Amino acid sequence: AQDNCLVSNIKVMQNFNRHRYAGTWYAVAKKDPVGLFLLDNIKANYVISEDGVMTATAEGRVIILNNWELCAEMFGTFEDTVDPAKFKMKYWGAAAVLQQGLDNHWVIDTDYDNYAIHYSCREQNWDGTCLDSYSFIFSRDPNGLTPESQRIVRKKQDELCLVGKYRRVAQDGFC
Ligand code: ODT
Repeated sequence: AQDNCLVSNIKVMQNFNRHRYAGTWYAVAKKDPVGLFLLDNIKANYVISEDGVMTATAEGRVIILNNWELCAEMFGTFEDTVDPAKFKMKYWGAAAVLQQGLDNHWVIDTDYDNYAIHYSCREQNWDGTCLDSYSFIFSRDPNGLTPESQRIVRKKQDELCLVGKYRRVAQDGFC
């Protein structure tokens, strides 16, 4: 793992190109935050407007109000920061009962054509490590990642100090 797991030491994608990142990504694995929301059948679609502004929609199975299962339709707008791979994501749901908030949205690594690793720390500990994070492993192919992509992902999960914290995300057509 990375020496000290400080959020400030986390390396993100160099020279991130949002135009190449645009389009549909399927979640194949996820590290859940406190207050888990999206369960499975999660996909995200990023759109870059003519003036370069990034927005996204996401869909996934959720359970709300204890036992009401549905496919959440979510919307997000992204605010740029000094680092091209680090964004602030404002998000909300098509229905008021869904989650909303403002999260960090970091692209840790991607080859644009096969895999992407997303990371968000919501709250840090006093020592600068992350108290509450979530992370998506995305694939262009809903059926999963190639062995080569899996190797890269595994290495990056180690750098994020999140090895063993991910679960598989099903893509079985529920949403
Ligand atoms: O599922 C959880 O437990 C936490 C995640 C909640 C945020 C979902 C909001 C998505 C808003 C639309 C944006 C799409 C981009 C998605 C990329 C990664 C997931 C945040």
